[in-house]
Amino acid sequence: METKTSLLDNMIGVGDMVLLEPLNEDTFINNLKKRFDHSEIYTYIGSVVISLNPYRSLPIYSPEKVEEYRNRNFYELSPHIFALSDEAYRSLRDQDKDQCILITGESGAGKTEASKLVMSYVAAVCGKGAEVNQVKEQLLQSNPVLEAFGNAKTVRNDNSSRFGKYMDIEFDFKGDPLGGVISNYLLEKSRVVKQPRGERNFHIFYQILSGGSEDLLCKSYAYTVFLFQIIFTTDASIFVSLVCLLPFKLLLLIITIMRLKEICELTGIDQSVLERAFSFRTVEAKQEKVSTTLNVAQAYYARDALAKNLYSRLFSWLVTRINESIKTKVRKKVMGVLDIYGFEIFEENSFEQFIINYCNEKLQQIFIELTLKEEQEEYIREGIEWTHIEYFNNAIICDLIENNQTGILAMLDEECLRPGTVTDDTFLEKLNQICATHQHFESRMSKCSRFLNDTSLPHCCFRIQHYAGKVMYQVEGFVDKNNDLLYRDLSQAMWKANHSLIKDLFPEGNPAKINLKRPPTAGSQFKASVATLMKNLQTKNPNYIRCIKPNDKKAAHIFNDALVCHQVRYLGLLENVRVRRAGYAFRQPYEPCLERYKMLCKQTWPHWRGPARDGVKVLFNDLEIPEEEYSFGRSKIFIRNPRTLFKLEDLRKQRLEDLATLIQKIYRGWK
Ligand code: AD9
Ligand code: MG
Repeated sequence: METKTSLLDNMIGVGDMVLLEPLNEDTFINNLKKRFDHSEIYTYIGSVVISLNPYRSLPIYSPEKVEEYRNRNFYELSPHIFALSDEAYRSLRDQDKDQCILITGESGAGKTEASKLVMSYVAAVCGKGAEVNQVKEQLLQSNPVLEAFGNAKTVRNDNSSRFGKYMDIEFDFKGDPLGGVISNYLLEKSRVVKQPRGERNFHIFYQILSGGSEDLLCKSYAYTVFLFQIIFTTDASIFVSLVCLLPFKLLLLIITIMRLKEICELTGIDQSVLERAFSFRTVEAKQEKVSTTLNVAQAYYARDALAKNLYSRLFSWLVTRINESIKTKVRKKVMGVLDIYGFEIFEENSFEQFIINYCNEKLQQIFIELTLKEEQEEYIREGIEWTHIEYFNNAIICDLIENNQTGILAMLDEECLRPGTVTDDTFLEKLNQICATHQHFESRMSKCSRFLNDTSLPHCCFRIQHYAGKVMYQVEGFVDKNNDLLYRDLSQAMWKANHSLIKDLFPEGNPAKINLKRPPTAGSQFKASVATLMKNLQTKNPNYIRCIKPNDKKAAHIFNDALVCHQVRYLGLLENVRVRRAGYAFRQPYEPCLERYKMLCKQTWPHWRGPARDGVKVLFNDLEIPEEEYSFGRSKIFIRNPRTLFKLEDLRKQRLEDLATLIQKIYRGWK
C-alpha cells in the first residue's frame, strides 16, 4: 500500500519541524502559520506534537478519523493528536511499556481539550464489552465533575482549570481499561473568596444557582458577584447529573458564609461556638492557652480562610471519592495523562505563579532528560554511535527554588517557622542575603551590586530568570500563603458540626487528637507532591503535547505571530528541534522507506526479493547519496540532513510525473 507522507507537503508547510530548512525562529513560526491557515493545527517535532488551539470546532475527531489513525504508523498520516494517542496506547498494549502523556502550554492553549481527546481516543480503541464500557464511562465522567468544581471562567479562558491534574489510567494485560487514580495539585482556592475583575468563581456555584430548587438556595451570595447576569443556561443540565453525588449543604455553606445564623443552621454548630471562633484566636504554648480578640480585619481574614479551606478540602474529598469509585485491585499497565497549568508571566506575579513556574521548571527538566535519554537509547538500540548534544540544563534554576538548605522554598519555610516578627520583607531580606550571587536571581536590595540601578525592579520584588523567561515576583503575601493558616478555633468549631462530612474535613479540630506540630506549609506540600509526580513520570515512556495559543481573543482564524513566537521560545521548541536534529534528522523503518522510494532504482523496482535493509542499501548506492549522510541502524535508516530526504522526495515526484506522462501517451495511442 502506498504510504501517504503529508509530512512533506509544501503547500501546507512541513508536518515535521525536524525537516524544516533552513531552521530558524521565522521559518518555524511561518510553518506553523501556514499550516494553521490550512486548518492543520498539529505539527510534529519528531514524536512531539505541537497543537495550536483553533478556537472552533474542526471535523477531525470523528469516529471515522479514529478508525483512520487506528493501528497506523506514527508518520504515515497527517500529524494528529490521535497518532500520538495510538502510538502510546499500542506501545503500552503490545510492548508492555507504561506511558505518560505530558501536556503543557499556557492558559487557554488547549491542554484540557487535548487531554480529553487523548482519553476519548484511547477509550474508543481499547477493549469492548459491558464491563469495560462501564469503566470507560466512569473514567470519562470524572472530567465534567472535576471541571465543575475546579474550573472557572477567567480572562484567558472561559473554562480555565484552576488546579493541576494527573490521571493514571490502568489497563490489564490485554490492554482493556480497569480503572484509574487521579492526583490533584494546588487548587486556586483564593478564587472562592475573591475573583479578579471580569472573572468568575468556580463553575459549580453558578450551576447550583441555575439548577437548584428554590428551597435549596439562599438569598445572599457573598462571594459570587454579578451572579445573575452571567448564569449559563447550559449549567442547569450539568447540575442534574451532579446533584445525586454531592453534599450540597456544604457548598451552600460556602456561599452563605457571611451569615452566622445560616451557617449554624446548615452545620448544626452552636451559634455561640462559632461566634467565639470568629472573634478570638487561641494560641497554645507550653500547656498554656492564650486567647486574643480578633480585630475586624482579622475576623474577615478568618472568615475567608475558613471558606477557602472548606472548599479546597471538599475538592480533595471529591477526588478521593472519585478515586474510590475507579480504583483497581490489580494494576498491570499504566497510561498517565498530565494536564497541568503552564508557565505564567502576569503583570503581577505572586506565590501562586512562583509555585506554578517551579512546577514547569521541573517539567522542563524531565523533558530535557527524557528526550535526550530517549534519543540516546534509540541510538544504542539501533547500534548507532551517539553524538554528544549541547543544551541548556535548567537544573540550576530548580536548585535555586528547591534546594533543601539554600532554596527559596526552604528559606520561606524557615521564615514562616521562625519565632518573632515575620513579614514578607524579612523574607525578602533573607533571600537577598542567601541568593544574591545566584546567576538566576535578581533583586535590587541584594548585596550584589549588579541590580542596584535597575529601576525596573522595585524594592518589594525579586526576579527569577526562568528557562522560559524572566519573571518578577511581588513578595507581598508569600509568607501568609505559604503558612496557609486556619486558626485552630475555627477548625475546632467545624469539628463540632452536626454533619459528618464537615467533621471529617477538619480532623485536626478534634480536641482528643490535638497535635501541636504545625501542618506542613503550602510550599513544602507542593514540593513533595511535585517530587512524587516526577518520580512517577520518570518510570514511564513520555509522549509530549505542546499546546500553543494563537491569539488572545479566544477567536478562530487569528494567528498572532508575536504571541506564538513568545510561546515557541519559552517552550524551548527550537531547541527541541535542534536536539532532535543534532545527530540524524530523520529516521524510518526500512520497509516503508523501501516501499516509498523503490521506484527510483532498477534493482529494487518493482519488487525487491531480499531483506528491506539490503534493498535500501542498494537504492542509496544507486542514487549516489554520500555515505556520511546516512547510517544503517538495526531496524531503521537514519538520515543526517533533511535535504537528503527532500532530494529523495523530489526524485520520486519527478518519477511519478514521468510515469503519468507516459501513461497518458499510451492512453492517447490507444484512442
Ligand atoms: V487552562 O491552563 O486550564 O486555563 P487549557 O486547559 O490549556 O487552559 P482548554 O483546553 O480549556 O485550555 O482550551 C480553551 C478553549 O479553547 C476550549 O474551551 C475550547 O473552546 C478551545 N479549544 C481548545 N482546543 C481545541 C480543539 N482542539 N478544537 C476546538 C479547542 N477548540
Ligand atoms: Mg485546562
